[in-house]
Amino acid sequence: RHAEKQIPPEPHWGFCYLMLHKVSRSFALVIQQLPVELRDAVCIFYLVLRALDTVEDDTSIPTDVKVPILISFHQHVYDREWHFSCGTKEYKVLMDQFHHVSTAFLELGKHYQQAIEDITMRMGAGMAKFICKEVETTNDYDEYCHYVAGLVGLGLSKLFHASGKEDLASDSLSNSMGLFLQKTNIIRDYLEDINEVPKCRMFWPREIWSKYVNKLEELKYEENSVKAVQCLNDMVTNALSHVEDCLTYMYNLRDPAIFRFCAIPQVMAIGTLAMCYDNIEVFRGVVKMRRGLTAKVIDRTRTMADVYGAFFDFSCMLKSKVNNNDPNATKTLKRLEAVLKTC
Ligand code: PS7
Ligand code: MN
Ligand code: MN
Ligand code: MN
Ligand code: MN
Ligand code: MN
Repeated sequence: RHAEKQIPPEPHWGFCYLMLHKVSRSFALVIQQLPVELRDAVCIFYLVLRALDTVEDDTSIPTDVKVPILISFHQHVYDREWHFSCGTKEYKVLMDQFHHVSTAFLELGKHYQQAIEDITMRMGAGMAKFICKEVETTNDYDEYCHYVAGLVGLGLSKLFHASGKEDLASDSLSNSMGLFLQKTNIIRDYLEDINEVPKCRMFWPREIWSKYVNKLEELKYEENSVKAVQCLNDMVTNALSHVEDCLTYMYNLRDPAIFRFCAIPQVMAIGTLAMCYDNIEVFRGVVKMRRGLTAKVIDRTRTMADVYGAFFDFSCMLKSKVNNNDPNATKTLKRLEAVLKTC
C-alpha cells in the first residue's frame, strides 16, 4: 500500500512503524525486511499484542478494571474510537494514540484481521486467568508461556501461510518457538519483574524455586547466592528442552526474509541463556548481550547453516560453564549434547 505507492506514508502507518521502532528496535529491524503485505500485518500484530501486554504489565491498574479489558481487547481493535491510557514512556504513547493502530488494522486483509483477532482474544483470556493465579507447577509455566508467546508462534505461522510464502507448520513446533523466547525473557527479567511496583510479578514456577528457597524473592539476597545460581541453572535447563523443536521449525522454512525474522530472535535467546547460565548478575541487574554481539547476530544469521553454527557455539560456551557440583549438571549436559549432535 503506502510502500507500493511510494508516496508519503499515511499518518497512521507512519505512527505504527515509528512506534514499532521505539518499542522494539530488534523486531523493527527484522519486520522491515519481510515481504510487503506480510510486513504490515506483522507490524500491526506486534503493536496490538504490545498494547495488550502493556495492560497486563501495568500493576497500578486494579484487577477488577484490568481483567475485563484483557478479555475484550480483541474487540477494541475494530473500534477506531477506543483507547485506554496506561503504561509509561513509549508504551503510554502507544496506548494514548491507539487509534492509529486500529485504523491500520482495519486496512489489513480480512484473513490477517481474523488471525490477529483470534490470537489477541486467546492471549487476553490467558493473561486474565494468570492475573488471579500464580505459576505453581511447570505445567502452569508452560501454560502461561503458551498464552503470551506460544500463541504468537501459532499466529505468525498462520500469517506466513496466509501470505502464500510458507506451508503451515505444526502448532506444537510453533508453540515451542514462542516458549523458548518467553522462558529466556522470564529468566533474564527475574529482578525487573520481582522489583515491579506497586506489585511484584512472579513467573518462575514454584515447583522449581521451592527446591532452593522458601520464597522467590529470597533468590536476590546475597546470602543465598549458591542456591540462587542453582535455581537459575535449573530454569535454563528447563528452557533448553525447546531447542530441538525450534531447530526443526526453522529447518522447514523456505522464504529467506521469513527465515531471518524467525531465526534472529532465537539465536539471541540461546546467546542470552548462555550468558545467564551460572551468572549471579541475573539477580543483581540486567544481563544483556553486548551491542556488538547483537549486531553480529543480525548481520550473520542468514541460512540454516548459520543457525546451526550459532547454536553450536553458544551450546559449547554453556557446556564449558557446567560445574559437576550443580544438582542438575547431568540433565543440563544431556540436553546440550542433544543440541550439539543436531547442529
Ligand atoms: C517466529 C514462529 C508479532 C513479531 C515472536 C509484543 C517477546 C510482550 O518484553 O515479560 O519483558 O515486557 O511482559 C515464533 C511479536 C514470541 C508479544 C512475548 C516466535 C509479538 C514473542 C506480546 C514467537 C511479540 C515472545 C510478555 C507478549 O512477556 O515481556 C515464531 C510479533 C514470538 C509481543 C514475546 C512477550 C510477552 C510479550 P517484556 P513480558
Ligand atoms: Mn488510510
Ligand atoms: Mn511486558
Ligand atoms: Mn507481560
Ligand atoms: Mn519480561
Ligand atoms: Mn522486560
